[in-house]
Amino acid sequence: MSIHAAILVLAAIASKVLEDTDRDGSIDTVTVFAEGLNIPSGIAVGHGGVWVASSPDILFLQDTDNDGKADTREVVVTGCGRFDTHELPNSLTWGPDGWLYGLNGVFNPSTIEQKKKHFDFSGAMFRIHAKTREFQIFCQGTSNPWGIAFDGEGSAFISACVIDHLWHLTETGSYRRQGGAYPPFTSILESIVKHKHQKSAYCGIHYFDSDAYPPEYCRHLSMGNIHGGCVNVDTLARVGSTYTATPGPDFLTANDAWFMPVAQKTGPRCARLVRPIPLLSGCGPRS
Ligand SMILES: [Ca+2]
Ligand SMILES: [Ca+2]
Repeated sequence: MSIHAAILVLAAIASKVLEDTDRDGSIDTVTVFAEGLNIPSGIAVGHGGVWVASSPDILFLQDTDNDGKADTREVVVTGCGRFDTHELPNSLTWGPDGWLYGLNGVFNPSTIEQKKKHFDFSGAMFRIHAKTREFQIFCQGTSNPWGIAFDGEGSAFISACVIDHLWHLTETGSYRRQGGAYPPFTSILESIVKHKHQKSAYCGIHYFDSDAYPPEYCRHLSMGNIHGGCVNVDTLARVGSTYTATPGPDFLTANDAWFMPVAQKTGPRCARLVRPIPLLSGCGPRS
């Protein structure tokens, strides 16, 4: 089984492979790829294995005997915080430069030691080089960011909660924070929106540039609105070296308060995949 031909999902303590072996469009096989994880909160496939955020670790798992189950487990970096379970390291996403990017929330302080370098951070975008394993802080700030999308120009966008929901992040930037201290001598960078959608908790962002959908659905950013039960849409426009974004019609709205979209991907045949899950923690509909 090739993990590239299946869908990897994260459950509470495990990562699972969902397969459509007879290609009828429905999942018919579920294999537990790895167990014993700690609230796995990010996942990416690449370089012959699966990268998983399982705080305090970022792991690299491989299935060397092709039985569909991981049999090697490397701790790539360790020291990610476990103070706030809904601000854990998340959204592992490959960047256009080949680095693996991820996010961490402002109320989840982390300390990583690597190659005689010391990283103390909370709200931040970090990245890891897939071959050298080098860890870097790409930029800092925002709130509880979940979801990274790169547009056709390679610019990075993230969705965040409570404060403004959409941010264009650049290397070394220091962005407005929901909480916590700024580095000294910092010029604070702001979000790229002046509007809000319904409610304030966002999770998962996607830049869909396929022509499989009509033009009005393409080359926009769509964000899961987990309290609004919908997927919001914003449209980008260039402003100098950054962007501004304006709201568009929602991509979808559910009739169930437990519909909480946390991740979006472009799937086979350019289908848009939206993963809703019921959240029972601080971001659930009863919070
Ligand atoms: Ca099937
Ligand atoms: Ca195996």
